[in-house]
Amino acid sequence: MGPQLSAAALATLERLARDLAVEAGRLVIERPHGLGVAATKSSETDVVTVMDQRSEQLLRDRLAAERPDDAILGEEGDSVPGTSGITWVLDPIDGTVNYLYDIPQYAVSVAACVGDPTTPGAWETVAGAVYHPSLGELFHAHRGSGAFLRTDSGDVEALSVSGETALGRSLVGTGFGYAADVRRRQGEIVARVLPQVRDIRRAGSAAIDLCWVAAGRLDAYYESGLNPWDLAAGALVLTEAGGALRGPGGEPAQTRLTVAGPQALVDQLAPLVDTP
Ligand code: LIP
Repeated sequence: MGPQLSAAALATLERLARDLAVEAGRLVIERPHGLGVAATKSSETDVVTVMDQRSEQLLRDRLAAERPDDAILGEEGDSVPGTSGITWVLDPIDGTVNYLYDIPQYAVSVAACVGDPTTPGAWETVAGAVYHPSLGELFHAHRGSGAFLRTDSGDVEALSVSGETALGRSLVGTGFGYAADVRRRQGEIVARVLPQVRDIRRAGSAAIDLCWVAAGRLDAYYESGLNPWDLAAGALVLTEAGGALRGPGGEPAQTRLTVAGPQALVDQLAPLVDTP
């Protein structure tokens, strides 16, 4: 799928994703006092703040200067076409509701992808980074490189998903959508999952959840309703850490459903959460 990319080209894309995620992360951590809602999207609770907009503008400006032939798909702005076969998929603040409430659990997610990120199964992330500014943690990978966690103090560790094989002993992350009827259905599913797992964590950012599965801080994760920008970079970090991803009916992970973790847990969790 997409242009032939050498290991050196992939490393260059990853380096840029890392630099951009950290740069935008350092911008948004300076949260303005009295931050409010700048706009709403799919529902009254699906909010945008001015910092989501500023972070995305920074990412777009940098990419226009560094990679003018690449396309851009960002959460807060119009798509930009490209000619290179590379599309940058941007989430300027993943975990916006946490950010609005000053809960330090949000991240900047930057991914370089090939194919069409708006069509399930027709795209692939080749390099990506997720920066958690409050913890100073940068999760990153490129295709074939393995996945890594780099801290602001310069420590670097290779990541691998947990070795847990029993769903009943598993700590599982999940999330809920912005529409009440979607949440009603998600509530029914979580009620079904709860008796079958160790416990559930709802931390509020899919990008961080996927990276925490890659780091073994969660054993598995599932969510329905994610957009490409919520999962693009985290998905690569997870698979490069030895994890598996699955969508509805065994299809690729996508908006309708994303299940992530070691293969053994994905095989047990997917049938529980994959409902029509
Ligand atoms: C968020 C996701 C989270 C989900 C939220 C929301 P946003 O993305 O990361 O997993 O549960 O409903 O979609 O809107 O903060 O970019």
